[in-house]
Amino acid sequence: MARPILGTLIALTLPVAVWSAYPAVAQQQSEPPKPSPEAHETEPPGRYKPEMDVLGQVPVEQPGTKPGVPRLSEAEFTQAKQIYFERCAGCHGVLRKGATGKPLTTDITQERGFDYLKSFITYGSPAGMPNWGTSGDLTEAQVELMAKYLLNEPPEPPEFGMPEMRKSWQVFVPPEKRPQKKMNDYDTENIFSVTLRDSGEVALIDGNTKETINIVKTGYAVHISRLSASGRYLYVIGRDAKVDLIDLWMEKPDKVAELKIGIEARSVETSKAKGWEDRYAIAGAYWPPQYVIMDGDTLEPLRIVSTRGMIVDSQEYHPEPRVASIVASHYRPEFIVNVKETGQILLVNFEDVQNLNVTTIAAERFLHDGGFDSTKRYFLVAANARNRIAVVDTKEGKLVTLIDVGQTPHPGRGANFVHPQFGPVWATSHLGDETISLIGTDPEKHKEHAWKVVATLEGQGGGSLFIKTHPKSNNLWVDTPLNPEPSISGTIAVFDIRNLDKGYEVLPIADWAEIKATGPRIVQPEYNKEGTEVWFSVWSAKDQESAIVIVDDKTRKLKKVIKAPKLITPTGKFNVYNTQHDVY
Ligand code: DHE
Repeated sequence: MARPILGTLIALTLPVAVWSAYPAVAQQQSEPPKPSPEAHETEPPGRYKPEMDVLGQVPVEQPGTKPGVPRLSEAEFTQAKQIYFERCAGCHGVLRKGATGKPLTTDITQERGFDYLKSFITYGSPAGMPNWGTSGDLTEAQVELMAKYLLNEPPEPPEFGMPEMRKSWQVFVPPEKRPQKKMNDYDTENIFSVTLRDSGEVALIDGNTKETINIVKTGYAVHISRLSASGRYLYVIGRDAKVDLIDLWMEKPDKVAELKIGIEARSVETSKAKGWEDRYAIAGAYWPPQYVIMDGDTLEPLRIVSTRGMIVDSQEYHPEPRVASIVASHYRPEFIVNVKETGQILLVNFEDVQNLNVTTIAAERFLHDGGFDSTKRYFLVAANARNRIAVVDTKEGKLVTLIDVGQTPHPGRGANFVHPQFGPVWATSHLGDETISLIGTDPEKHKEHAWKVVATLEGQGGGSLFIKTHPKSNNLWVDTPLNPEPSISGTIAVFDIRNLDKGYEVLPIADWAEIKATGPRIVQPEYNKEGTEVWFSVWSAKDQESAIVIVDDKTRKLKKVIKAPKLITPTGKFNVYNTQHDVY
C-alpha cells in the first residue's frame, strides 16, 4: 500500500593562458573564505533542499538603498544574506531572478510591499513556498528582516576565475613522484569511497575486508566521488567546489592534488572515451555558473566556460544556470554537461582543449541527475521539476526524446535491467510520489517499447532518492530516505525483477544497524564489484551514531554492519569498479 507523498513541500531544485609548471607543493590558499565543516549542521529530515550555504558565508557588499526602502545595518545585512543563500537561493536564485521558485527582483518585491512579503514568508503558499514563520524555522524578527532584505537590491557574489583557481591549486605529490605501479595489496576495484557529508571527508573502505583504509579530508559538505577510466584516480567534490584527487596506487591511498573550481559546486567527472582515459577531469559549479576542464592527474585548471545563457523554452536570458550532473561519453572525447535552469545539455568536445567544440541540445528545464542505459550509448537525465526524463544519444550527439514520468523523478544514476516482458529498461524512482517508472531502452530489438514508460511500479512512498540493481542480480532496491514516515525512511523496498507484479519486500535496515540514533534514514544502495552485496548508508544527524549496513544480495539477509566513531553522516557510496565502468 503506497503511503503519502512529500509533494511540493520538498522545495527541490532542488580563457586561458598556457600556465607553466605545477604550483609550489602544498601552496597556501589565501582566498576565498573557508566555510567550516563544524558550522555545517545536518539533520537528515528535509535535507534535500538546495542550499547555497557556502555562498552564505562569503563576504559580499551590500548594495546601495533607494529612498523609501528600509536600509539594513551591516549586521542585519550579513544575517539576512546568509539566511537568503542558505534557505531561499536554491529555489529563487542567487540573483533572485527565479528558478523553481518565483523571481524576487525589486520591481516585484517593492510593488508587493513589506506586509505582503512578511505574510508570504510567514505562511508560505500551496505552490511550494515553505511556511518559514509558522513552522518556527524563522523567528518573527527574522521574517521581518527577510521582508526588508527583499525590498533591497540583491547583492552580487564574487566571480571565481583563473587567478582565484590557480591560487587554490595544490599538487601534494607531483605525477613524477607518484608510484609507477600499484604499491598496495588492496583489491582497489572493490574499494568504496564513502561520503562523510558533515565531516567533509571520504572514508575509503576495503570492500573485501570491510576495514577502513584511509579517511581523507576533502571539501566542505562533500558530495560525490567519480573514478578515472583506468580506476587509479578517485575524484571527490565538496559543496565548496573543492575537487580532491586521490591516488589509489599509493601504499596508503591518499590525496595528491586539490583545486577549487568555484564557490558552490556539486559535480565532477573524468574523460573515459578510448584514447582519452585519465586525460582530463571536469567539474561543474552552482556558483559562479561555470564548468572547468582540468588536467586529469594534476587538476591544473585549463578551461573555464560560463553557462550563462538562454532558457530552452522561453528563450529568456538566465544569469545563473547551475551545472548539475556531468557524465563522460564512452564514444567520443566528450563530456555531457547538464545545465539546470536553462535546460540545455552541452556536449563538450575536448579533442582540442584550447578550442572546445560545444554542441548545445535544447532539452528541458531543471535538469538534475541521471545515468546511462546498459549499452552506455544513451544518457537519461531527470528534468525533475518538469516531471520528465530527457534521453540523449551520445553516439549521434542528439536528443532522442523527452518522456513524462511521475512527480519529481530522482534516479541518481538509475537502474538497468532486462524486464521479462519489455526487454532492457532503465528505471527511476521519484521524490514526489511512490512510483517507479520503467523506460524501454532498446530501439533495436524492442523498438515498440523504446523510450516509453512501459511499466510503473508502486513502491513504499514518496521521498525516494536512489534506485539500484546490478547486471548479476535479480533485485531492484528502492530507497525512501525523505519520506516523513520513519517506518518508510528507515527501511528499503526490494523487488524481484523476475516477478515485479509480486510487489516489494521491506527490509528493516535501520533496525538491523542497532544504532543509538533517532530516525536514521536509509540512503543510496550501492553494489560491490561482484554484484553479490548491497551497501546502505544509515544516515543520522552529525552528532548521532550512523552506520553502513551490508546485505547479501541473493538471500536478502544481513551480512555485516560497519560502525565507527569516524563514520559521521555517511551518504553516497561509490564502488570503484561500478563507478569506473558506469555499472548500475
Ligand atoms: Fe546530491 C548526485 C545535486 C542534495 C547525495 N546531487 C547529485 C547530482 C547533482 C546533485 C547535480 C548529480 C551529480 C553527477 O552525477 O554528476 N544534491 C544536489 C543538490 O542540489 C541538492 C538537492 C541540495 C544541495 O544543496 O546540495 C543535493 N545529494 C543531496 C543530499 O542531501 C544527499 C542525499 C546527501 C549528501 O551527501 O549530500 C545527496 N547526490 C547525492 C549522491 C549523488 C548525488 C549520493 C550521486 C548518486 C550516484 O549514484 O551517482
